[in-house]
Amino acid sequence: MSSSTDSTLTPSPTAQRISALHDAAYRIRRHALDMGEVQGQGYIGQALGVADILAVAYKDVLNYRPEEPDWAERDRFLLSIGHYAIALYAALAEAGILDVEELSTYGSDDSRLPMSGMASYTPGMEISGGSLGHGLGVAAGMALGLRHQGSRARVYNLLSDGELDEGSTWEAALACAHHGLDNVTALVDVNALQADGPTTGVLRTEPVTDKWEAFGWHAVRVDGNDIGALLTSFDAVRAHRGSPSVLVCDTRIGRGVPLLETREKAHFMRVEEHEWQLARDQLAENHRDRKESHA
Ligand SMILES: Cc1ncc(C[n+]2csc(CCOP(=O)(O)OP(=O)(O)O)c2C)c(N)n1
Ligand SMILES: [Mg+2]
Repeated sequence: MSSSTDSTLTPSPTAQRISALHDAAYRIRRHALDMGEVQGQGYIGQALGVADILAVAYKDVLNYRPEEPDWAERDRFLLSIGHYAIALYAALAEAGILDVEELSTYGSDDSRLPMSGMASYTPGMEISGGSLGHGLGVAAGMALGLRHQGSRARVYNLLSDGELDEGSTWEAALACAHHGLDNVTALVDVNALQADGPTTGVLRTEPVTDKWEAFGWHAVRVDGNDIGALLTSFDAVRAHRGSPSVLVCDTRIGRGVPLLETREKAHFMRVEEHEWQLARDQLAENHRDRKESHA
């Protein structure tokens, strides 16, 4: 075998990085299924949908110390969508901030992992986010404070397409642009769904990217289930200076588990007892296929 053939067989650093992130995203999805099974229902589809974004954020982008969640120089990750807490708990376990064993307490009495995210309960949960539309305003205040302190820490806010219905989100968007907060990155999970049905029917928000740009943001639209594309997009927004950035991430609810990708009632899913193992099997198979197609 020639040396040139050898080198084509050795995965590039980027391919290795992507492969490790696929594994991380798989574990986040798997944790979410295991937690969902404790309650038999929940916001499982959203967790499966944003797992790739969370894997890239927590394994490649964010600066933090797992053993010191309140480290002053940490990047802040604000989850304004409290109902997505199941997804963040799974990511915090993957990040080493929570123990995997604790995940099984999800939603139980006296657990540190309530069904809706609460900052005072959970290490690594920066804000309580049940009332939608407030995350970006908090991000603006935090980012101003950090800049005032001369900190290099960045503020990320994961928000949903449903939160684009909230005037407070756009007020905060104006403020971030006005103050030139290039230490803010908004991550919008565009799963095209809200509690009452498809976003197009509830309140049309497209063209989303144009709206952010009109508000003075550096906006990048990306397939939120494509880890390679997410990596490139996160790199691009980190390098951007002078204005806040937004990654508009198109995701698929239930991603990675075909059985759940096609569920009618996707906002709050009921999964029958016999379906959990099937869901885990489908996830494992999907993960193998995904890795093979990127090998
Ligand atoms: C201010 C506010 N209004 C309404 C609600 C009720 N609510 C909870 S989740 C949700 C859906 C919001 O859309 P999105 O987050 O995109 O839903 P998903 O993609 O998770 O289905 C609504 C309206 C709330 N939590 N806060
Ligand atoms: Mg949505």
